[in-house]
Amino acid sequence: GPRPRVAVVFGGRNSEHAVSIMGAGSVLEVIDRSKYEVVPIGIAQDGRWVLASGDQRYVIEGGELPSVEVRGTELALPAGGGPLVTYEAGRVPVELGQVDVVFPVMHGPFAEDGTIQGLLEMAGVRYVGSGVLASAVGMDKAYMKMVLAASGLPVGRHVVIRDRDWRVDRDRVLKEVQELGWPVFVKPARAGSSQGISKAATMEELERAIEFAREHDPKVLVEAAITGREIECAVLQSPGDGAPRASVPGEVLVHGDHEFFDFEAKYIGGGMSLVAPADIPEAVAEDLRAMAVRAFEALGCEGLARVDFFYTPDGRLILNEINTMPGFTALSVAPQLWAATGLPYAELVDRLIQLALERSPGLR
Ligand code: G1L
Repeated sequence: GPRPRVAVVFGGRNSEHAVSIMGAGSVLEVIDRSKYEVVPIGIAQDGRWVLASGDQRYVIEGGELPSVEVRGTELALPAGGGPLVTYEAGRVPVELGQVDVVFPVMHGPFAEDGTIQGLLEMAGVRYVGSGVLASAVGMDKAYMKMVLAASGLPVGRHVVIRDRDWRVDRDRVLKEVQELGWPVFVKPARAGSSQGISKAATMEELERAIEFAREHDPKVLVEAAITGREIECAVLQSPGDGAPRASVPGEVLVHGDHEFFDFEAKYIGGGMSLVAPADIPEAVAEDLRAMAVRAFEALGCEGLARVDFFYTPDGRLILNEINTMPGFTALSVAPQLWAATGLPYAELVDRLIQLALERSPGLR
């Protein structure tokens, strides 16, 4: 029969455009084109949807379609070569109805927060990865921790500061934070990728850190510092019954003077390395894998998620966060963890597409 048509949608209206384009490039490189017909679609930073394949069949009518410079197109898309065709900002891409499945490879607001998933639900189009609710909960660190804690998973002590709390109840908020002890980590509740994060060891630093985080999000999370090794695990649904399975855990080692796992350490080469499997006791690894699967199920994740832990010197595991759209180049943590578990990157990509094709649209 005909090959299922897979639209890889990348980019997006946010600061991490380039990260998404790297991920999309990796996915486009390994998708089996004898098995799938691939349609790369970029979302430009001004919100325009851009057909990157140059194949005009998937473009809806729209009169004069201006070509546009898309930042980041220096990355050679394997299927590229044709002219870029664009839509006006805000136009819903109706031709998505002609694809069998969408593989979203996007960061931040409008992307991993459930927005694109909602658009695809409304269009009745299948897509790879988590749905609206899991994506939205996973994007918001306050709700994420609430859901994980309610499922009995060990999350670190933290304080949520909403916009109004900060504007009208600042003294109470600061007092509450003080009870966490020092230092604390201050984060925007909903920003992607470590942006707006800083550490505070005094009251003055705390106020500054909160103002800094608020530049990214009016909702801020303050976490008690946790001393421990950073161990991560990737959870993937099985083919067939869809049961989530955990990869081997891996340890993230941050090099140099990166004080914590910041944006640079994550994305600028050489900042980190991964030891997989992690050198931890077998019983701890088993506990961690079981917790990772429970976290995946607590949010109702689908496809793939990465679950990050701290392993403390006194032997406790603390669940730091779950990421429904983790870094996804071949060299990113989640793909590396599955490679170490016996599933190479190309097979991981294929598995995710198969899972999306198998699942029914709408309520599941
Ligand atoms: F396969 C999933 F689960 F759908 C999926 C989709 C996208 C996993 C990870 C990502 N990652 C991203 O989109 C990225 C923005 C982090 C780029 Cl690599």
